[in-house]
Amino acid sequence: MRIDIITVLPELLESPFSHSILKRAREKNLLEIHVHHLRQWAMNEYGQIDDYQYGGGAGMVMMPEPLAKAIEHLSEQTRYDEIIFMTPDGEPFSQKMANQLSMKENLLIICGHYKGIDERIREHFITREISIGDYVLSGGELAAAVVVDAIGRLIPGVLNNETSALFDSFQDNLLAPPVYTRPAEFRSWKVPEVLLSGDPKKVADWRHEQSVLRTEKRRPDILSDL
Ligand code: 6GU
Repeated sequence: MRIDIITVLPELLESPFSHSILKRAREKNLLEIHVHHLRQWAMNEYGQIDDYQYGGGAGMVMMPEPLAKAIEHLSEQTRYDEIIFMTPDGEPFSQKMANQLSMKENLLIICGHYKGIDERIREHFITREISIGDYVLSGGELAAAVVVDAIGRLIPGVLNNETSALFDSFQDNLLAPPVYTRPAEFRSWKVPEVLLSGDPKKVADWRHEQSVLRTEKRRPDILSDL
């Protein structure tokens, strides 16, 4: 998969993809990430990319021309399956959406700043708008990092048996069960007996039961009729 990201703060997007699973995915060439500075397509020598909003009001709006030029320039080199705008009024991001997007070949992600981007860009270029939750971030970069991380680890071949996504929380509308490691007793707190039993069927049943209990208690809203 190839992901291009357009931003005015490329520094914010360096570290998140350079560690752990995403780092490995890039090294294995399963994931290619290219971050582009919107200033390359600025209006003038001052690097202008935003302006006051029509109708008045506080906050600058990202101008249509730099964004249109950036999107058109990148689209000449890559045929994007989706052109995504990160925005708090977008569709709520979910594991289901991450699963869907992980099967695409090429994604272009636009990070907004200030008061947002000129509506005409949203109307004429953007194919999908995503929010990562009901709160407002200063810009789309951290949200884009969240989305790329969630998608990247689902690309076939990125996770191995050990890190498999099959048992992740939300993957089957259930939260993940509790996990334990050595020692079997720590400060007199014991690991549940069943996990030491060596009986895979019993362990699997216990984990499923714990998942259901945990979901009922913490997130009854996601509990499906599995
Ligand atoms: Cl995608 N962008 C911004 N700026 N704030 C957000 C968000 C996105 N998702 C939740 N809050």
